[in-house]
Amino acid sequence: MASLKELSKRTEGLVGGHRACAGCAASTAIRQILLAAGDKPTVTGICTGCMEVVTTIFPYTAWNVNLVHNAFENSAATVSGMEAAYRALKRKGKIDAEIQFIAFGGDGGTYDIGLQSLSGAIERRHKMLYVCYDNEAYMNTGYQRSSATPYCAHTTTSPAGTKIPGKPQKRKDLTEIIIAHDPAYAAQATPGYYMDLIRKVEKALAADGPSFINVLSPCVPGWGYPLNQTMNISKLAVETLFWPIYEWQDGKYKINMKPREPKPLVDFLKLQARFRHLLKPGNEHLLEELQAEVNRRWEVLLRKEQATNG
Ligand SMILES: Cc1ncc(C[n+]2csc(CCOP(=O)(O)OP(=O)(O)O)c2C)c(N)n1
Repeated sequence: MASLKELSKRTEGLVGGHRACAGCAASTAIRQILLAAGDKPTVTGICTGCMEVVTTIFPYTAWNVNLVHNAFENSAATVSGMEAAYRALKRKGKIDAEIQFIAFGGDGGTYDIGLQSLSGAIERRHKMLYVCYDNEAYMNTGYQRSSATPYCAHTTTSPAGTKIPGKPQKRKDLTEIIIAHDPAYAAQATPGYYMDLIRKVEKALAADGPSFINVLSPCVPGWGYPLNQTMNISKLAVETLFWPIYEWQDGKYKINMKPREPKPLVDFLKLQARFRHLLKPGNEHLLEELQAEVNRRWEVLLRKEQATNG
């Protein structure tokens, strides 16, 4: 695995001058991911979403690697098509470079509208990495809820008030949906644990087939926290068991960080305006429900790890 020193000497794949918000975790994650990809030729695609909008304002680009802009729904389809064309050219002897392929999408473009193209790309077994930067809502269009938005989060289309306590439904577990496709590699990560993310990207790109990394990416305006808290919140998501970082390969689960004493979920929630209503008197039962759900999912994950490594 590349050391920090080695990484610092590599050519940046995402450079300065883009217009992401101060404190944006997704732009940090993409930068880390492209550094991890190394200096091998890399072809990327990204669907409509914050990261595409802020990095490719015509006539500029912040991408130092080849990038195709896709519609909202087809990052996986486009990049898998390029990978197929590359394999054909290689077979015909017209190209001999070793090229790696990475598709990016936000949670709206991945959990929701691009799910079919991602599912198809994995089923066809293209050798490509798909990264979902999951900021848990449709952020660039005005903070609307997505199927990645957690239960009780306030968004502009699930406003917390007297009618609903924020989003009334639970979050979709996309990582497990992808694992059910039997990919070559799948993982959850967050830029707060950056060396873990880097190691996962290296593993995913080395895997012989489709790979997937779901990266929790805190969003300053959408989640409503002070912009110097991004990495702290990324870590708290893991330390409170809200976002376990784990990986899956060859049928085996591995949890990469098991807090000895998990912090209470409220430590993660209380820093964010989207959960502020949960701290008001009368909403204790919602906090309990959220904590119980996090505990339940953690127990299931622990059992999966035990069952597949026994
Ligand atoms: C088929 C289609 N529907 C809706 C839109 C409008 N649209 C563009 S980006 C976006 C939300 C993207 O959300 P997400 O993928 O979560 O990325 P984020 O903005 O949070 O980075 C929407 C609704 C579109 N471009 N195409």
